[in-house]
Amino acid sequence: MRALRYPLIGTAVLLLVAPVPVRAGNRGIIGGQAVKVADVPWTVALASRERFGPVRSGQFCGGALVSRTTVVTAAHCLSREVLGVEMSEAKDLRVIVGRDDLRGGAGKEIALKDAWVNPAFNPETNGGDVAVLTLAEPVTDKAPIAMAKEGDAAYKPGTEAGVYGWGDMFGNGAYSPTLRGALVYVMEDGMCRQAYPGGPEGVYQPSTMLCAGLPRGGRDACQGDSGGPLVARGRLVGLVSWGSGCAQAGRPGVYTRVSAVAALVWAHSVDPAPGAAPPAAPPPAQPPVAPPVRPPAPSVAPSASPQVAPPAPGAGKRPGRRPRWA
Ligand code: 4AZ
Repeated sequence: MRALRYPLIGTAVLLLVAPVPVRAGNRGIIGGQAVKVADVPWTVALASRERFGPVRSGQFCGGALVSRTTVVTAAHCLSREVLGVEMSEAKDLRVIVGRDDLRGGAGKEIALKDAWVNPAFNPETNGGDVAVLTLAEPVTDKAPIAMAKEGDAAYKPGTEAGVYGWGDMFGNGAYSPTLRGALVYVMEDGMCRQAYPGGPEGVYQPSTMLCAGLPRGGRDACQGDSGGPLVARGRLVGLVSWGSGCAQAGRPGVYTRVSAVAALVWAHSVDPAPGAAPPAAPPPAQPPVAPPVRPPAPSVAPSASPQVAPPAPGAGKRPGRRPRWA
């Protein structure tokens, strides 16, 4: 994307500079420590060996599993600028689940059945940076992560959040072969606006973005982490989207605000949103027709036909699900 000035490959997330006050016991993650994918199983890699080569499994972005068959990522990950070709020409796009080390073959590589890139994504402002990938087969052995909703306390400034990916570790193109994570803090919109009032990198829009980092910098996502998860209070609050460089003081990472796009995500997912009305039950199979056993003719005609089956519970009460790509 025009606004992103670094080649997109690799991983991110590391604290480079001064140690900031950290909670004892958290050091395993803070500052870009290795993270086990088993501990953050909804963290996935987007990969194309054809586009990015076989090293590191062809990883070029991150994503988050939000249901058995639905992955959310950044729209810009699927742009011509990143892929080098139109998405439709990138035939071997895969989602990799359960693989810590991209040099190995652990976990699973899953092909895509569908991909929806937000048509409202604006590469000038970076607004609307979200895409929905539908997996060709469901992930049954990894728990998806819940998307934060509007008003979620996890968006409160100062909230601790973890960001995960295989991107650039130092802002110099050194992409990590193994999954890493850093602890950052949700920042106040005022600070984010001040950092990005409108420039070549993008424009901070609080309704659809959030920013996170440390005031003095040192921990952040970077190239190659795009689309990956920012998680607070156990919920997916953001998707790595953009920023000015990586981990610089006064230049926090900017994330797609998940609560603002969750409805859009579910509208383009084959799985229902948790808590949504289940799809209407199919009509009950007709019972085999048995030869009628004629009761003795009543002396008075019954008032209603006993042959009419009761409606299935809930039938006719709920509208059907929207077609996926409507
Ligand atoms: C990128 O180019 C990118 N420091 C991702 C995250 C950030 C900057 C750039 C935030 O994918």
